[in-house]
Amino acid sequence: MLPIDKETKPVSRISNIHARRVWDSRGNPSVEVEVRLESGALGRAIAPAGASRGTREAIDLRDGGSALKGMGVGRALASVNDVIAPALTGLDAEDQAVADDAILALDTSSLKQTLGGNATVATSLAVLHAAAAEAGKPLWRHAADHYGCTPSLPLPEIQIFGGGAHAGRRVDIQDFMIMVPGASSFDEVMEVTNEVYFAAGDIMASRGKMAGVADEGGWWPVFDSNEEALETLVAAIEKAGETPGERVVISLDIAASEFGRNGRYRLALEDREMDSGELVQMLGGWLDAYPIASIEDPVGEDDTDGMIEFTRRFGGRVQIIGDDYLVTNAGLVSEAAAQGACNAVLVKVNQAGTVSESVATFRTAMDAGWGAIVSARSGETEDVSISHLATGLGGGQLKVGSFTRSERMAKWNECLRIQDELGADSYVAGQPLSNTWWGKKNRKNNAA
Ligand code: 2PG
Ligand code: MG
Repeated sequence: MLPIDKETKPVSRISNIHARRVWDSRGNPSVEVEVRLESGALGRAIAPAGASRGTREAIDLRDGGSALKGMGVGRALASVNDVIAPALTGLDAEDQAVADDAILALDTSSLKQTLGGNATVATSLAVLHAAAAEAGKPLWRHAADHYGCTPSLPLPEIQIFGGGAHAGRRVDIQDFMIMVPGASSFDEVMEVTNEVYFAAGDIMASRGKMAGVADEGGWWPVFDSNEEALETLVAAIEKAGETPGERVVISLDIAASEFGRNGRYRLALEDREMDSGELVQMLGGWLDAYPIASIEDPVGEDDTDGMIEFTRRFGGRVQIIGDDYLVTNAGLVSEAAAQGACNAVLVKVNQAGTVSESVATFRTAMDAGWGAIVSARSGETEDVSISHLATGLGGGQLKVGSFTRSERMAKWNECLRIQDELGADSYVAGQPLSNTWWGKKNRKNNAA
């Protein structure tokens, strides 16, 4: 065989980039980008949008003004079509880092506010899709090969009740979720989730507390206290025929930045105010009382002392995820790992703004022995890129919201398609929770 050199290697040069306005799951405008290569291969991706956003994440460029609630994306489309497209045309789409560096060189602002994180993320993801199409591989396989990873289907985190900024702040806590680390296949996780989700709905209906679904498809929580949601979730797990803490565990996203800053927190539902130490104490009480194996943003993004204290006290038994706290930033992950704050990171591609920065964050976390959870946003679309990324990078977890609404189900269903290609035995199962009380308990059981 001839050696492959620059001349003979097929160069998948970008020939055209086009952005169009599409609409997300909240009915707001979003940015879709198509990247076409000289070979004719096409990549397409859509930017998602958060509601509970970290202050240090990439900023979406919106038009402002009165039309479309100020959410128009005309300026972001112009960023792609007029600024990014000319700079990327002619580059090799197979070199994701070069394409992303070219995007970064066009925007030297601190939070990508010049081009808009919505413009950069849709373009960056579309380049990855185009390279996968050119290689004739599904995106998960291309990502695995490109980044030298062993692909595996991620452990899902699935919302049962929505809250906080996703449910009119009806309860203060944002996500009440389940994980099914004891399931031996992705399929089995879906089945158990169906049972728990509808059991929760039945309980709410029978107590006269049914009020529809929240932004990510979870039940809208009509509860009198935050803890009532936890009690109801335990009841739903039991009604589904499960023993809480065995096959199924609870995961919470406190999203504490939404109700606290400067070390003061206010739980509006319970009309309670507390300092950081009292919040840590209250959450510690929940960890004692309920089978919670994972907790996200337990304190605010500005509360470093609180996060270090929380991790010191509970990091040996639960997964502690930084979302608003770490904003998919590899540098912040390294810093937090050195400080002993958090032991896992949420990876949202649009928080970073490019694929390369997101992958760097994922890898930094894994190298530190942390967990890494690839995550959707509360504003989503039919785009299923994150199902592929989570699988391709391997060893991770996936959070896409609840178990209804097609912008969520599309991502779970895509994992099932990937399962058919990759094989059911490539499922990571409960491995990411091996350092939690759940993992330790099951290690003991297995050893016995
Ligand atoms: C989060 C996400 C998803 P948002 O906080 O983890 O639940 O919410 O996209 O609104 O930031
Ligand atoms: Mg969060």
